[in-house]
Amino acid sequence: MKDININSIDDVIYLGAKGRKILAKTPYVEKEQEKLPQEHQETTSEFSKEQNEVTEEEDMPIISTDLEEFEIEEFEDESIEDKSGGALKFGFIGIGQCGSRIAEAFCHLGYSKCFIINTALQDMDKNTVPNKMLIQLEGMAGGAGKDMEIARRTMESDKDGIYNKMRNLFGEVDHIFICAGLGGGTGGGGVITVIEMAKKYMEYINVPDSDKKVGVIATLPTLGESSSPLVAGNAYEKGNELSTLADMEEITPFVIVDNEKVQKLYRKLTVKQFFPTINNSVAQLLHIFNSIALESSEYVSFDSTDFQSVLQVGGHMIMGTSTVRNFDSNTSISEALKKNLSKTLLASNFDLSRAKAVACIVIGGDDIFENVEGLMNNVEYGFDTIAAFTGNAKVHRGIYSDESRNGRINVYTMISGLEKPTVRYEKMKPVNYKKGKKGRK
Ligand SMILES: Nc1nc2c(ncn2[C@@H]2O[C@H](COP(=O)(O)OP(=O)(O)OP(=O)(O)O)[C@@H](O)[C@H]2O)c(=O)[nH]1
Ligand SMILES: [Mg+2]
Repeated sequence: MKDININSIDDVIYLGAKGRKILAKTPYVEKEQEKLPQEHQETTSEFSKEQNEVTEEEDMPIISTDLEEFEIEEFEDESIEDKSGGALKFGFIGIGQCGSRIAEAFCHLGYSKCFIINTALQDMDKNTVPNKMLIQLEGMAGGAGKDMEIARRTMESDKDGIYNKMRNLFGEVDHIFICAGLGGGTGGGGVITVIEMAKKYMEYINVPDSDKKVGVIATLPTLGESSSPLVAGNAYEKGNELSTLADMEEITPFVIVDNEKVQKLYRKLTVKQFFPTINNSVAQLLHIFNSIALESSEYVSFDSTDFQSVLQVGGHMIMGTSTVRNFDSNTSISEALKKNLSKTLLASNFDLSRAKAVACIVIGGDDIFENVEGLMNNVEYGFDTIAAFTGNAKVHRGIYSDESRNGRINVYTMISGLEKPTVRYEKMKPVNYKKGKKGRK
């Protein structure tokens, strides 16, 4: 669209109280006056005064405006199309190397409304997310070097750029997730600025309650990495800050991916497999819920409103999945659902009895739902068990059959509204920790 400078419009039209056009000011006449000889100026001045003192009662000739010359261009939505096939449209922003890789895992599942931000060009090279933003302060080359304050200043220096990137790429979205690795500089240092911009964007697209539409996925370092007080201090500080925001329902949900827990639970993962397995699993878990929310079931449907209410309840969220083996035993499904929570890649030390919302989905082969006697009771018993140990939080249920899963049942759980896992953070806290202390080594 052409830029229109209001000062260059000579005739300013105001609408009268009854919607009548009133010519209130014509600077053009005054300008022309100056070009006339003195005697003419006076007569014309009188004339133009009269012209300008038109009241609402008089009949006005219909005038035209310069604005009519301008053609209003059709708004072209150049945002990227979501290809995830899910019920909700998510936007993903990955910050720093870890955040960018998690965002990439979502992008591979079709979540194309996605971009990554880094302070180091070399860390973006291998990432396949098509839309990338390099933000650097003058003289900065190789990233923030684990300095969260430098990273924060760098993000702040181009927050308009971050906002505009969302405007250009996201279009309509239901929820934005910001991904970051805590422990380093860029992800942890930049995450708060990006949250602020994401909320602004949600307001801009008229999504009500922007606090409820921006969530964070962040990782905690392994014990080995945390032996560096700099890494542990960064993760402790930013983790606590994000958890407080989550408890205050200023971000939702906050998903904490615990690298330490994964290392303990899955000891056989090779170095090469470690990060991709974690990143893909988190993306796949969220994706399962989003895809199911679009499917109707001949048994019990889990819909997008159920999904949204779990995502928007505030606090922290954990997700898990497991396979049920002996599904004819009446406790098998409840055991599997419980196992989901102990086996999750996400942080432990949550008080589940304080949960606010739960989603539980059972997906089994057609053959099982058709032939196994008493299965419905076992499934119900599983749902009731989850409800009991989550302090009777609202459990949104789903039971789906899937012909490709003949012979097996999988259960998926998502528990939300959990409070800050203080014990986990305290385990990581470096000796002599001081908030914001510079130059931790
Ligand atoms: N789960 C997971 N964790 C990762 C991955 N890559 C790095 N991390 C973790 O994230 C933390 C932060 O690392 P980076 O993302 O490389 O740091 P950064 O945000 O780029 O910060 P600087 O390089 O210091 O500016 C590390 O300490 C790791 O614990 C990943 O792909 N997946
Ligand atoms: Mg980096």
